[in-house]
Amino acid sequence: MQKLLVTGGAGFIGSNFVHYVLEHTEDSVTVLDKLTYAGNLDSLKGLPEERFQFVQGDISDAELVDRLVEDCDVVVHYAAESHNDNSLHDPRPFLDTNIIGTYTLIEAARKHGKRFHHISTDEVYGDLELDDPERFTEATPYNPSSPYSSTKAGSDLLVRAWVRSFGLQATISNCSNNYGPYQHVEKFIPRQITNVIDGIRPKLYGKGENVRDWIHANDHSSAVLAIIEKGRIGETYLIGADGEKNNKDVVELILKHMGQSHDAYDHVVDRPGHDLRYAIDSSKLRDELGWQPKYSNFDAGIEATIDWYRDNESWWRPQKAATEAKYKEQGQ
Ligand code: NAD
Ligand code: TDX
Repeated sequence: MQKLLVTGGAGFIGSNFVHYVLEHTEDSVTVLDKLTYAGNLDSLKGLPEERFQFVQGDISDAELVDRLVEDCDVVVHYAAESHNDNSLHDPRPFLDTNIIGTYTLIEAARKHGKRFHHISTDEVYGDLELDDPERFTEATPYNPSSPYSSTKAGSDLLVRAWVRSFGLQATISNCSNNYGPYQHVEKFIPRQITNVIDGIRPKLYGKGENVRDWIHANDHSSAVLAIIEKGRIGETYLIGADGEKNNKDVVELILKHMGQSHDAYDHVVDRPGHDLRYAIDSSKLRDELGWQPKYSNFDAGIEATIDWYRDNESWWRPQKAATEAKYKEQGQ
């Protein structure tokens, strides 16, 4: 039984992790979340009160962070500014949260000698050609493209330096694109599902040939738990479920499951610097820690996700109009 401090636990992947931990372990959880536009307390409804508490605050608030880190056994750090498109229009919050916020947390974990797990992304490795037979491994050199991915890369390097210079008891994981419930409607899959619900045609950036390596958020959670329990200190583990799909195929799948014609979507202006392809080789995680993904049927996973957005309109509706208005300004 451990006390976990989960930063960013009111966001998409953090909230899925909190539900997963409280369901599958005896651990207790404190969430520290600033509740930015991306945080939603409704994602944390119905959790057992005796094992869960919520603290609203900023991971860059050194005094608050010091107190909360002292009081836990393990810090699991999800909090971030996470959306590439936002980072292209206003990079500053990405530096504040992803760099300074991570720095604040690792300083507290170092001071109190606490176990730290840093959540990161495959985007730190840049992108691959469509026909490249290689996939990302833990040895791939860092080559981030966007303000978002460069600040995530910077945060990874801070954690690595704190391990080497100060003996921080940390592990890092870099995961591919997640899908599932509680994902903000600014992101690709929920945006298109909720567009179709609203009678708006899905929007594909550029030609739609860009490839993402999709994993269900619950598989990400089980991998993070395995790393916290069995991972070697100082190591990085790549998390992926062999889910490569191009964006056009994903939109067509959503349209099929929602009873629309396969070509009922629009091409819109491409994202500047748009990474072409991500692909993860997760052999190290599988071989060393015995982890396996459970949600490997993407078709069924998308169907369940569509059902979730249909059944939980009150969760996403308040964000929808403002999100689409912002995209419209950008021609997307
Ligand atoms: P999200 O944007 O849905 O959630 C981020 C959460 O962090 C929100 O609840 C927000 O309120 C909180 N937050 C932001 N700034 C904060 C601050 N300064 N202090 C405290 N809380 C703050 O993001 P997500 O998609 O759930 O991503 C979570 C983590 O996983 C990020 O670190 C991201 O880089 C990483 N990741 C995401 C994906 C993906 O597909 N979404 C893939 C790999 C890795
Ligand atoms: O309307 C859209 N149309 C479209 O074609 C949107 C919102 C996106 N796209 C494309 C861009 C990407 O190729 O879909 C793909 C996925 O886009 P996003 O959901 O914005 O994700 P991505 O940029 O790939 O980054 C995500 O995965 C890695 C997360 O947002 C990051 O936090 C994570 O690190």
